[in-house]
Amino acid sequence: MNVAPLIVNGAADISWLHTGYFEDAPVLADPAIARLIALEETRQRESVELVASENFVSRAVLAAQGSAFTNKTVVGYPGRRFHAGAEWADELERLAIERACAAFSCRFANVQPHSGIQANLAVFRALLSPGDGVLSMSGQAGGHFSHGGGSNLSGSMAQASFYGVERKNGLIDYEEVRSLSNAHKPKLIVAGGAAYPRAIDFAALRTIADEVGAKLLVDIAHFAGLVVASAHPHPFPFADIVTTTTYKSLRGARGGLILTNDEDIAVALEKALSPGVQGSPLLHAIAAKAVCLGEVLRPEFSAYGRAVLENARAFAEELQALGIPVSTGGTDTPLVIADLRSLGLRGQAMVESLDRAGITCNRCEIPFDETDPAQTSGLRFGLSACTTRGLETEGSRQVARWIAEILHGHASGDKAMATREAEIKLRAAALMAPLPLYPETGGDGR
Ligand code: DSN
Repeated sequence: MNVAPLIVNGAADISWLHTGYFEDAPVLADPAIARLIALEETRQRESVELVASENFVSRAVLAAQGSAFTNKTVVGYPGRRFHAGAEWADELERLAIERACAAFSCRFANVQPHSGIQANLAVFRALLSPGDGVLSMSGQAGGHFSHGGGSNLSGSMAQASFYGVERKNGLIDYEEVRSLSNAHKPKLIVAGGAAYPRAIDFAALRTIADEVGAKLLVDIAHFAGLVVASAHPHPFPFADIVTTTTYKSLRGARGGLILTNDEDIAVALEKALSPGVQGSPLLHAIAAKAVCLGEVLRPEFSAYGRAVLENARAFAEELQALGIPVSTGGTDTPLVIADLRSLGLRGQAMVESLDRAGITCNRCEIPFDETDPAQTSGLRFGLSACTTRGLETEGSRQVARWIAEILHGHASGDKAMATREAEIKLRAAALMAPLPLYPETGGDGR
């Protein structure tokens, strides 16, 4: 049947929209923001990016995050939404779930967490009642504050106790974990964190958890990419639940994932996350997570994961050869934790100096650190981002040499540090300049 178009309006009255509302990119629409985007693009291009929780996403991930899914609101899960018009959102989220399950070889994935913290809060809410015990790695040993830390909501959702590492080697003290577990009978044991650079003995923690009937959560945020690339031990089948962020070594959108093989836990997690700790999922972020998860299933990603590990190990080895101790003496992850105590330096001051030298990282506490946590005696480096741009082991060693030069300069009271920082900044920019990155947009953001 042919239906003639129904003409009600003449030219649409869109006087409530400013000119260019549907057409203009920020460079035309908002020059103040376009300027900041352009400056940030240049900063990223020229600096040696060693912040462990960063990476460079693909153009496809960027585009998915800026897509029309930004406009769509849904609440609930595919096929069970509160708002209509969700058919493509449903297909998108199902595809993201399918790819997450394939990437991590598990049965259930929740792709809605806005962040790693939301993912962890959902696990706490699903598994714990007020007064239940949780046993996690202490922040000073490298754990994360969303594992029951007092500064985070998770700290008021359970009675937390914390295990640490051995003084002699910086490795998790599994005997301490067992003895704390026997003493406190936690409902949940948490492994993983933000600054522990070594492979965790998941099997040992599974045994300890079973001895007291606890569930085991492994937060793989910092080494998820290496797990997918088979460059790091897999937390399944030992973990009951795995959480991760998607923007570090996984090289994707900002956000989180929750993974499990247990159907009852998967069902409990759905409600615990939404409406428990968040509402409408960020569909544009889920679109970008789906793109990222498609990328990690490509064969190239395994080579990337192995290269991250090789670079991190070369970087750690070079720092140590130049008299900068690293926590645990090396790494099995993208992370390298420098211990500045023997140099008498503070982490925060060195972060600022390295930033002036074009090398970005962050301070971190190290085990048995007695320094003010706002200063710390540690620096945390991650090799995931530089590796994405093609930095190789010799480049990683070169960056370690510049860092050692800066640190020794401060330790020896060199009065010409400003000159050294400026020289290294030029050399760092020259190292990074030939390495690929998407074209600068000059603030268009596209
Ligand atoms: N958890 C923070 C970090 O490790 O840097 C942010 O992802």
